[in-house]
Amino acid sequence: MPIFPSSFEWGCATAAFQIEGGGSEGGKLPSIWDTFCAQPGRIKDGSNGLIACDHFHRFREDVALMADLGLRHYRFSIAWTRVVDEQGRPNPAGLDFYRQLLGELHKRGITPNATLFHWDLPAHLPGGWLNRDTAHHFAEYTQIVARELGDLLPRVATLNEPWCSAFLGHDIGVFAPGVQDRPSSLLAAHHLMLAHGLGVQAWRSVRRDTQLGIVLNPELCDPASDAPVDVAAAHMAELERNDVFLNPLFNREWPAEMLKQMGPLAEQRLTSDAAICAQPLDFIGLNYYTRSIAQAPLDADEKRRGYRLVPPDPHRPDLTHIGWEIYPKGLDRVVRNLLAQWPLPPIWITENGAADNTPLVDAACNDALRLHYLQLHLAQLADMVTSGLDIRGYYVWSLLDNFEWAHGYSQRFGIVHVDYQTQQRTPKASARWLQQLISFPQT
Ligand code: GCO
Repeated sequence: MPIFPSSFEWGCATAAFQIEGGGSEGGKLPSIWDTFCAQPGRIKDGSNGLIACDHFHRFREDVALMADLGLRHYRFSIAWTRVVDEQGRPNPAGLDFYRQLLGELHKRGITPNATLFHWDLPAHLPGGWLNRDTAHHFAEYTQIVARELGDLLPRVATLNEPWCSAFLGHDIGVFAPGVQDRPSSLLAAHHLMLAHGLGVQAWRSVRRDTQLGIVLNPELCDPASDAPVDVAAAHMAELERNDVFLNPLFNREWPAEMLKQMGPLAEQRLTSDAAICAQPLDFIGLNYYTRSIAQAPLDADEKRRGYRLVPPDPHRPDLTHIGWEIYPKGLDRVVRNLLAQWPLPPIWITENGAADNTPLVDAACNDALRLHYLQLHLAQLADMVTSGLDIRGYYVWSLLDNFEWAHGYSQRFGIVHVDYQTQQRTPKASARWLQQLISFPQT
């Protein structure tokens, strides 16, 4: 068993749209993911998030499960569409759901870490992240949560993985809202970071006792060969994924390559935005799953981006069921890369986990692939912490099998199996191993 300091925090992570369901209860409004799911062909299995894991009704059972597994920390997201109405006013029924959830966590001694935006943007906001006003609406929503729930929330992240909202949502188009336009994706990225900055200011105008941060999914991209064109491509992929989000946090200008890709849209970034984005942070959350391999771009879209990603050969044995390479060393490499370039605050690993679709057999799920993945990554993390890196905790992704975005329910990331017909929860082998690790004597 890897050894961690006794102060190290162990938790699990989820996101509202992926588990809650309760799709239109208590005045909940549609998000861009509801709209996206309703478009034929967008979601692999044609599914949606209207019921998901029915956590909206079963949150007490789910919190009890966490407590049983020894998890003392819970990272979840608040659905903007549940807590604010179309006029931007607080929605008491939606807020009450989170108050009850937070009460239950408190009762079981589990510390919450809430993310304010995990991709489920209210569908009625005109233009979404391409409209600067959305950043201001985010700040208003943030202020409502700070006022209504702030006393129950010791730690809050503004955004989860803004790269996905910006680039998967507006360049590749595989995530909501499904736009495919390179300059627009960069504008969305800017508005997201502006929303982060305005959100931090708005929260701190209400309360100063909350630890505030942001959750990013930094890229570790290796070139497919030593050829200078491949090395340059890998560099471009890292600029897009890392510098576009980390530079604004530390009041640094975007890389010139990215501004060039924006073309005339770059003029929509006001000089005064820089100081807003660079709010002091109490922590940063890093999500890590795998690394990427890049080579020189071939088609027109790739040329606009400056790189082409090469997926691993699907026959390799070291892939998870979604096809991602198992590369634990990358966790160490990516954290050290970031620390060499930016003055990061204390780090939490806010997501790490694997897709392992092993079915339930005789009421048990032996998810050996996920167990192997977690063992490798936690051994790596223990070495990192021992070597002195300031990493304070780990949240496994995810507590439950859930709605895996464009993959629908076809990919299972949970340490707890969910039968979507009966909503029965069954802890998998990986959950039992994690339970043991957490209870293991630590230094
Ligand atoms: C993320 C996502 C999760 C995904 C997970 C697996 O932040 O990337 O938070 O929602 O389900 O990463 O793909």
